[in-house]
Amino acid sequence: MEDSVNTDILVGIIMGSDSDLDIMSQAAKTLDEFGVANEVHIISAHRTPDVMSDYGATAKERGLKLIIAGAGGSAHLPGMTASHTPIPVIAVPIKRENHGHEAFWSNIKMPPGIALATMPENGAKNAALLAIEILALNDESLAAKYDEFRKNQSQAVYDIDDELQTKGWQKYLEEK
Ligand code: RP5
Repeated sequence: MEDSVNTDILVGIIMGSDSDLDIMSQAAKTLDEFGVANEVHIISAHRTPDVMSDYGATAKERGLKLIIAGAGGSAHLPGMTASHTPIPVIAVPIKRENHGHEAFWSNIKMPPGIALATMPENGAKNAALLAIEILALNDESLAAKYDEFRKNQSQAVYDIDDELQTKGWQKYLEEK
């Protein structure tokens, strides 16, 4: 899928800590697979608040079209970044085994006035897919790649169901 790569950075991926990188790297990986140039930064709403506000305030003039922001705990980074920028921000609430759902609730509870598109917990891949859908509205080549991705994804399910119908569920499960 990487034949026509746009080298201008279109999507900023930011996260509160390098401990979020295992999850947030899934967004970068997905964007890379579609040839969407992106940058990855650690920016903490609490420990580097000035960097966060500057990143949001300069994002549009630097050419970014979207920001994907992931954070755990009180997870202020996505909403506060959104408050500093006019471009869309997609939130990824980070959820660990020792966490409750606090990051999700923090992100989903944005009051009216500042839009924040909140993904499922740890939904970094879907954040990238949403970014691709938005960018594809004005990029036919990217739209074609996305159509192909969706068709391949559907085909994988058709193939699995064919196998299930052929074998029956008992044999399918035994061999899985
Ligand atoms: C949040 O607190 C980060 O986004 C991370 O999910 C969590 C833990 O941060 P570290 O203690 O690993 O820096 O700010």
